[in-house]
Amino acid sequence: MPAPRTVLLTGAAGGLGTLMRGLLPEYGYTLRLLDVRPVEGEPDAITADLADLDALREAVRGVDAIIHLAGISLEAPFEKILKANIEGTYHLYEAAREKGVRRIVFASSNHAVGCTPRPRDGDPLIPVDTPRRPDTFYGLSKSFGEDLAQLYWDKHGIETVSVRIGSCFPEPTSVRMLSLWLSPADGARLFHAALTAPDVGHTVVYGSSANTRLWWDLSTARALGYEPRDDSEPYAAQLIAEQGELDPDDPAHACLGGHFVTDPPIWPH
Ligand code: NAI
Ligand code: 15L
Repeated sequence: MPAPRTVLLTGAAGGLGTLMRGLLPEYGYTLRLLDVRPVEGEPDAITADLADLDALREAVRGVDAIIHLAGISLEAPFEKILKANIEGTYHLYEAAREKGVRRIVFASSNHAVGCTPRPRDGDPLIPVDTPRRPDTFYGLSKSFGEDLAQLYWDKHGIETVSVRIGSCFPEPTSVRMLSLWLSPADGARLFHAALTAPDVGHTVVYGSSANTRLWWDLSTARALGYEPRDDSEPYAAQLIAEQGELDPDDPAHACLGGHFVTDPPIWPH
């Protein structure tokens, strides 16, 4: 596959979309932006809902690849998750199939496997082929997205890299995030690798920096050419002093998904 130049970025108004539209042009991409909300400072961005298949057909026309970030990014009632994340992602894949887009990078989440016990004291890192154990309807929708990606590869030859993102924010803000953190710069490195690696079929990777306290195995991401450069460890001493170490007997700290397992944050809209 020739290196993609024009990339549709869905969810461009969101936190990760804002970080990536700042960083990805440095890799030579021309981004076409889409969100259900206006994208600040980007008058050419497409304002469209993932429910609108016609708008998506138009949005994907002529792009080389898609980075799919749009959707509900926290827990919500099932009906809302169904519409935005499950039907919405299906609509995007259908539009891609109809218009001949060959590569999608799907923002999956650690919450697709959130009920997996986190490794402790010398346990092996969690592999990508660990059974999916969603911790929320939100995580369930990411598990669906990974299966949808597999279906569209097997049936229609559309390649996807499903990135089970840990926590991509400018800095880690909790002790759990010391294990999950994906620095924005490493996020851009990972998306670039996912867009350009040859012959990915459907590949699932975890999306984190090279954190000292990492819980999962980055080898499938590294096989794409991803070389993380950041580590959350410089933030560890202060966060642990403020919040304490993760309590192994607290159910909110026992699994990869952390507090999403016990008390998930709710989508605000
Ligand atoms: P966010 O909530 O800040 O951004 C999501 C964007 O999607 C918003 O701008 C929203 O307007 C848009 N959106 C929601 N429903 C839509 C619809 N029906 N049609 C079109 N646009 C719609 O979330 P964030 O943090 O930027 O995450 C981006 C993606 O990455 C999400 O899919 C999220 O699940 C995933 N992810 C993010 C992680 C992170 O650490 N930021 C961790 C794991 C996964
Ligand atoms: C996610 O999937 C969310 O979209 C993001 O906002 C963070 O909460 C992240 O997981 C996390 O687990 O920290």
